[in-house]
Amino acid sequence: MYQFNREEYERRMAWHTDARFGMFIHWGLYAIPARGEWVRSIEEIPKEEYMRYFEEFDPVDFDPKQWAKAARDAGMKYVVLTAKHHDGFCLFDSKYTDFKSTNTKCGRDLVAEYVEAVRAEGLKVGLYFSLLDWYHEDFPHYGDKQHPMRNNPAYGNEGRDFNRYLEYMHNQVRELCTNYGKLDVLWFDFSYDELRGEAWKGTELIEMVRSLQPEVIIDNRLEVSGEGYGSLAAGNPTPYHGDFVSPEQIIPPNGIQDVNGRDLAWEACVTMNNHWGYCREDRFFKPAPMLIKKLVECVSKGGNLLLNVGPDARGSIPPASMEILAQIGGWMRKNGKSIYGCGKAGIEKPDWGRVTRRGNKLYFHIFENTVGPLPLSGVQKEEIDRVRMLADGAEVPLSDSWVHSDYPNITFVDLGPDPVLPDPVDTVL
Ligand code: JFZ
Repeated sequence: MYQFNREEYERRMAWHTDARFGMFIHWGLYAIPARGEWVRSIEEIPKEEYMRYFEEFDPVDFDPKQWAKAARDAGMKYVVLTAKHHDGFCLFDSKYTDFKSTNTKCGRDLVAEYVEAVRAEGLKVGLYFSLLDWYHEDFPHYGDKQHPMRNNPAYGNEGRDFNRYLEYMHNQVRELCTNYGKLDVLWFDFSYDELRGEAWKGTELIEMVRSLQPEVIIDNRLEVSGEGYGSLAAGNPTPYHGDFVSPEQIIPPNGIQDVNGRDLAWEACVTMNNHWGYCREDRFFKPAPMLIKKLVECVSKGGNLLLNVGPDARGSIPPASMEILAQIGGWMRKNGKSIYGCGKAGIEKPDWGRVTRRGNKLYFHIFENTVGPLPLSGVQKEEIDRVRMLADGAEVPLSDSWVHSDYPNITFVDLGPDPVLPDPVDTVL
C-alpha cells in the first residue's frame, strides 16, 4: 500500500516553491517545419515524410550555455527541456532507438550538453518526457485521436504490443535517470482517455524513478493532462500522483487546493507566442510587462510560472523571445525579492495590483496608478514597521492626507505628487 509522506513531499518541493520562475524549452525536429510541435499529428504527416526532418536536422547554433544564460539573466531558477516530445525523436543517446540526435548530422547528445550547461549556470535541471510516442510501432496509432496516422487504415493496429511500448518507455526513463547525473524535475506528458496511471505501469515507473533519483520532483501528468488536478488533490494519492499540478495556458483563478482546502504546489506553463515548438508564423508575443504581471499573479496565488521558448531549427531562441527575457530580467534584478521564496499574502487583492508575502514582509505590486494616496487595504497601521520602495530602498511615508477621515479603517501611503509610477510595469513596495 502506498503511503503518502507529506514531510518528504514538502522537503523535495522546497526549492521549486522558492524558485517560482522557470524556463520551458520545446525543441526537436519540428523546429524545421516551424509550424509547432504538433505538426506531424495536425497535418497527418506519414512517418517517411517526417523522416526528411531527421535526415536534415543539423542545429549548428545549438549552444545550451546561451540558453542557460538567457534563463538566468531573466531571473529564472530552473529549466525544463523536451528530451523527447510526442514525435518520439530523442535529443539524447538512447540505446533503445535509432531515432535520436546522435544519429543525425549533428551527432551530439543534446541532453548531455544541456544538463551540463544548465548546472554550470547554477540552475536546476529538468527534463520533459512524452508518454505518447508517434514513432514507436507499438504505440496505438490507427483510431487513436492523437496519432498522425489515426485516419489511415494502412496503419492498422495489428501486431501492436502495448507492453513492448511500455518496456521501451520505461527503459528510456531509466536511461534519463541514470546517464545524466542528478535531475531536479521530471515532466511527464500526458495522460488521456484510458491511457493514465497504471496503464503506463505508473507505480513501477515511479518506484524506478525514485530509486534512481530520490530527490527529483515530478509533475502530475502520469494521471492527467492539462485538465484535472490528480489524486493528491482528490485526497487519495496514488504512487504516481506527482508533486505539483501542471495547469497549462491558464493561471488558476484561486490557486489550487486539495479537497481539504489545503494549498497544493502548482506550476502554470505558458507560451510567449501561440505554440510551444518554434512557429515561424507566430507574430504575437505576450509583451514583457504582461508576463511580469502574470508571474506576480502566479506567486500571489501560491504557484510558479514555467515560461516557454521554442528554439529554431538552428538551435537559437527567437530574438523576440530573447528580448522579452531580457526585459523580464531587468525587472527581476530590482524586484526579485518580491518573487523568490514568496507566496500568497493572505490579504485581499487590491484593485491597483497584487500582494505577495515572504514571512512578515508584504510586497505590494502596484500595476496601476491610484488617484490620491495608495490604500493598503487589509493592513493596520500598527502592523507596519516601515514601508520602502523595493527597487531603490527609498522610504515611503504613510499618508496624512485629509481623505483619511472618510476611511478610518484603511491605511494609506503617500507615493508623492508625481502621478507617474517609478516603474510603470510594476512598482513594488
Ligand atoms: C501538452 C503537449 O501536447 C504540448 O505539445 C505541450 O508539450 C504542452 C506543454 O503539453 O499539451 C497538452 C496536453 C494535453 C491536452 C492539451 C494540451 N489535452 O488533453 O487537452
